[in-house]
Amino acid sequence: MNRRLAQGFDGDATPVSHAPVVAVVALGANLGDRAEALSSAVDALRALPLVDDVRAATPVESVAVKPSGPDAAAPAYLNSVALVTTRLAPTVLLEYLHAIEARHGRERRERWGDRTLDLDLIAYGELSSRTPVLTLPHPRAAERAFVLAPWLSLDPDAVLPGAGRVDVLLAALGEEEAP
Ligand code: PH2
Ligand code: MG
Ligand code: MG
Repeated sequence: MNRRLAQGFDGDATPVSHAPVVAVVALGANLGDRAEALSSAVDALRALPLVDDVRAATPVESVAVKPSGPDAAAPAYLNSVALVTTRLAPTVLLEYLHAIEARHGRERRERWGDRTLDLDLIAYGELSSRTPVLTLPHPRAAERAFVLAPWLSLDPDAVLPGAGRVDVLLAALGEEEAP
C-alpha cells in the first residue's frame, strides 16, 4: 500500500493514481452544539464523492489550547478523529473540509480562536507535502493529545508519518505534563 502510494504521486502531490488512501481528519468544536457539529460533519464526510469508508472516534472533551498555552477559561473543545478511506486527491479533500466548515458557520478571525467546527487534515497515507496550500503531515499533530488519543482509539497501531507511533507520541506528551 505504502509503496503504491509513494509511486502514485509526483513531486507536487498531484494524484496520478486512484488507489484508495486512508486520510486522517481531526475534528474540533468549542462553540454552539459541539456534539451535533461533529456528528453532522462525520455525516458530511460520508456523503463526499470518492469516499469509500469513514470511521469516527467517540468525541473527547479537551481544554482549549491557545497560542499562549492551555486556557481553562475558554470554552472547552469536543474533539474527534475520522479515518477516511478515499480516492480524492489531498488538495480536493482539503477543499471539501473547508466547505463543510463553512456550512457549519465557521468564521476565521483570530489564530486558534473559538470555533463552531474545525476540520484539519492530519495525514494522507504516507504523503509528505510542503506546499503553501498543503502541509502534510500536520506539523503540530505530534504535540496534540486531543488528536492522538481519539486516533489511537480507532487504530492501536497508528503511525504519524515522519514522527512515529501514535501510542509512543501520546505517552511522551503525558510524561511532559507530569509534575
Ligand atoms: N484547535 C486549535 C487550537 N486549540 N484546542 C483544543 N483543545 N482542541 C482543538 O481542536 C484545538 C485547540 C486550532 O485548530
Ligand atoms: Mg485545528
Ligand atoms: Mg483548521
